[in-house]
Amino acid sequence: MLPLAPAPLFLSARSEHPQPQAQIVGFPYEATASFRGGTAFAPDAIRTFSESIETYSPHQDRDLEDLILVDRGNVVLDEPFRWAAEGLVELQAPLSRLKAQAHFTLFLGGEHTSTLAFLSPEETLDPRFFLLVLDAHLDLRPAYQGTAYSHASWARRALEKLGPSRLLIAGARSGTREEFRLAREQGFWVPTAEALVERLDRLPPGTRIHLSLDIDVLDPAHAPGTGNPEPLGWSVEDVLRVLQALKGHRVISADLVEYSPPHDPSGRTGVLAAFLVREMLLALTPSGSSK
Ligand SMILES: [Mn+2]
Repeated sequence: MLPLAPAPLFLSARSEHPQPQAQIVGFPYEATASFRGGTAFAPDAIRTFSESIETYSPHQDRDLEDLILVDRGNVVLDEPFRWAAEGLVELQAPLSRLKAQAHFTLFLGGEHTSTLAFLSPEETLDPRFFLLVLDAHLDLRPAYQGTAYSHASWARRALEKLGPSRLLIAGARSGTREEFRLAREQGFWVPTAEALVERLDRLPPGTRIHLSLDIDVLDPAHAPGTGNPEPLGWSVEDVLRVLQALKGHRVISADLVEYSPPHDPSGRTGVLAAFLVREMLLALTPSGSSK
């Protein structure tokens, strides 16, 4: 059984319910930050900042109060700062069983390597499964700083499992020449939100999506509180446009990663992260779903 530690509840969430429509799971995993860290503090900080926003979204005319939303607390990770990254693979099966307990699961990271734990073996074998990544960085290095499971190489591991036809990396504007050559040759790099929305229109019906949202896809003007901010990023409206386009698809789970509270002295990135959690929950939880 997956050990979970209680945490302050996200806005309007309850701690338990037998049949939730949506659930939040904190994943305070941080092991390979290369420049500056702090992502392990993100899940609880996002919950705290959720106090500053409303449950109602005028952008979607939907309200969190209308959802049965459970906040499961945080996955307990031994020694979170030195934890063996290969152990992420061992968490795939118990996290997959946890995902089955709601129609939509939103994970709060943690560094981006966390996403590897959110992709179950069954999903990666399912030809209908699709990974959509919004990220400033391609993260396609074969390995980085001595590990194959790094925040700079996790997407390479995902590409090896899924192949280029079941992966899109949107918003990337940083990486090595080799990483961009690979992404261009194999066709899974999409620079803009507009181009991404067009690609989403062409996904086959029945596709089951995991959305991985690295907060650094946003411009540092909007989201400076992250480990590796990268100029020329997306606007908040770009992300909302993508969420709107995803409403026509089945998104089974999502994550929000790379928020770093220690590098967010004004709290602006934390408020944005809480806002994005609300918008993701409201856009991606199947309407009318009940279990
Ligand atoms: Mn990134």
